[in-house]
Amino acid sequence: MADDRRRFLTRSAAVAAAALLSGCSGLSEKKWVSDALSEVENLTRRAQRLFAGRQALAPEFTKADIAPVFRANGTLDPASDDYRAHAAKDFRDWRVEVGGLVERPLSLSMEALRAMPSRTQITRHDCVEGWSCIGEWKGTPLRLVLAEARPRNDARYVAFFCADNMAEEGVPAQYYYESLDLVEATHPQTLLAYELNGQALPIEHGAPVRLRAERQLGYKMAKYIQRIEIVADLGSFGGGRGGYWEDQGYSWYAGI
Ligand SMILES: Nc1nc2c(c(=O)[nH]1)N[C@H]1C(S)=C(S)[C@@H](COP(=O)(O)O)O[C@H]1N2
Ligand SMILES: [Mo]
Repeated sequence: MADDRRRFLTRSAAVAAAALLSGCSGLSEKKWVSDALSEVENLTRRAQRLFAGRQALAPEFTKADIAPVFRANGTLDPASDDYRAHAAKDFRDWRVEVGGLVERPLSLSMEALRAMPSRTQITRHDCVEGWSCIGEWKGTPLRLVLAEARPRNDARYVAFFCADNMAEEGVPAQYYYESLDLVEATHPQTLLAYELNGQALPIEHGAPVRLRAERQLGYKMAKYIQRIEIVADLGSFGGGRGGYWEDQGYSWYAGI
């Protein structure tokens, strides 16, 4: 590796950190910037897996630590007629489709999700915009859903497709989406969460069901999940970088 390139990579760790703090807006238009960032990203991922262990738990807190008001961010109320109609019926007919590289595709009602074993955890949410909030989440461990769907041998990632359109009016719809690798997806604290602080998940926090991946930054935690797809690579859907914000230049691996 050329010297200036190495220097750039050292510096780009700081650039990446600064960019991450600057909030949910575009960060790298230039290909060489995102290539360098993804080298840093790979180092971060390897370092975290090495030191933290693949199944290490994110810290959990006590009821006394719960924030009086959990801040909401990004989409707060999806505007589509379809979502509105589901909300009007308290999401009784909402379904989470699970498909892609699985032996057994699923179509899960909220009732079915709630009937599965659940996990409750009090964790801290860290948004790249520079705020954190502690809240209590209850939901179905994603690995139980995956176990029912039986991923095939070529499965590598789990992608989450959401009900909120991020595009301005008059341009083609661009729905929020995210993805995790199988290590993160099968982590014991990775949940399809349907409750926050003992209440049904409010609309602003992703009703009726959203992802919690407690070792990752906030933007990974897709709200308003309608479809889960098991895939072999990230290039074949959305903008090709594995997530809505990743397509704008954020790092795909958002470990904290
Ligand atoms: N579908 C969807 N999921 C989303 C977002 C969004 O805009 N749409 N924003 C992300 C970001 S940047 C953060 S910090 C968290 C915010 O979750 P909260 O509103 O429950 O605090 O949701 C993430 N998941
Ligand atoms: Mo965020």
